[in-house]
Amino acid sequence: MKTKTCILIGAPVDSGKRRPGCLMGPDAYRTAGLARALRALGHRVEDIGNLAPAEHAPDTGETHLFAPNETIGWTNRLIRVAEEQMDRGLPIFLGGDHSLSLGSVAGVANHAASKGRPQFVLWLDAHSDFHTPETTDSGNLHGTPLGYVTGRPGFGGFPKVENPVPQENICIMGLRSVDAAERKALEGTRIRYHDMREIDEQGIARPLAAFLETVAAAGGMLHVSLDVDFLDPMVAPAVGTTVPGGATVREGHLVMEMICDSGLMTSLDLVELNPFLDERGRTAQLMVDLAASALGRRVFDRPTRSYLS
Ligand code: 4U7
Ligand code: MN
Ligand code: MN
Ligand code: MN
Repeated sequence: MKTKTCILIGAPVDSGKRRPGCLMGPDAYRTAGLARALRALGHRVEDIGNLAPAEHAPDTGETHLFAPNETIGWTNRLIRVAEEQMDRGLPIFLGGDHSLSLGSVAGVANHAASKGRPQFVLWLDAHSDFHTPETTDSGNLHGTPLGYVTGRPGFGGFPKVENPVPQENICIMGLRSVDAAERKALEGTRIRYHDMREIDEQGIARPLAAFLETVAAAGGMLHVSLDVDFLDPMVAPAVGTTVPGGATVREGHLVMEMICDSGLMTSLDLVELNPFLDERGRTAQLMVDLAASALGRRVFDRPTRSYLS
């Protein structure tokens, strides 16, 4: 694949839910050898270290939301950093919980708009993360990033979403835990979503190929957001929100290899890794291996994808 400048951005966001530990994620990816793996593929890799949230009001705990102000601080910081780093290469946001994607996605969408190109998002997750602060029962904001970046109302206090991602530019894969309020909201949208049943029946390659074709036809930029819980907890135990019945190692790699072949990915989130819950680093290692697949690691140079169309 084309040589890229990969920019590793540590985003130790831990404010998106109650159970702590995702703040250790960026260093776990470093320890598992992410930079080394990408350099071995011929890419330039720059690690800009760990970010901190922008200045924010203290969280006083008087709403149903967990740590909204800290998450607002992170969102402000990440929007700016995403806009800046998109000009320099392919940012890889090392989470941190999924609330970091309020900022990463809003920021890359601003960049795409400044280039006059449409932004697309591939969301690999057991959950739809389509809540708003008004619909979430748990109060955990890591369940809200797709609600935010599509411009749903109810995000008072958060930065205004300058360039909402159009619903039809979003594809969610891996679903097996969708709250009633999310389902109701999702069903009225043009978002593409594929649950595990559909993936079991049809395979994961078909709907992914269809989405990638749409992105290519539109000349779009593609942000990929990989939540650890997309994967089955048997192979990826280091996550607070395990849901059985997830993607296999093989499905994970296939998705990443197809993304690579498409040449479309312009930014990537690796989120929800909680190293405190890991077993001898195996989840961190798997996430690193998946990122490497998305950036060119493969067994043979000739992709076998003719069966798709
Ligand atoms: B993640 C949940 F209730 N929907 O809102 C919620 F099931 O980023 C889970 O995908 C959210 O891990 C999971 O708390 C957020 C719950
Ligand atoms: Mn704080
Ligand atoms: Mn998620
Ligand atoms: Mn999830």
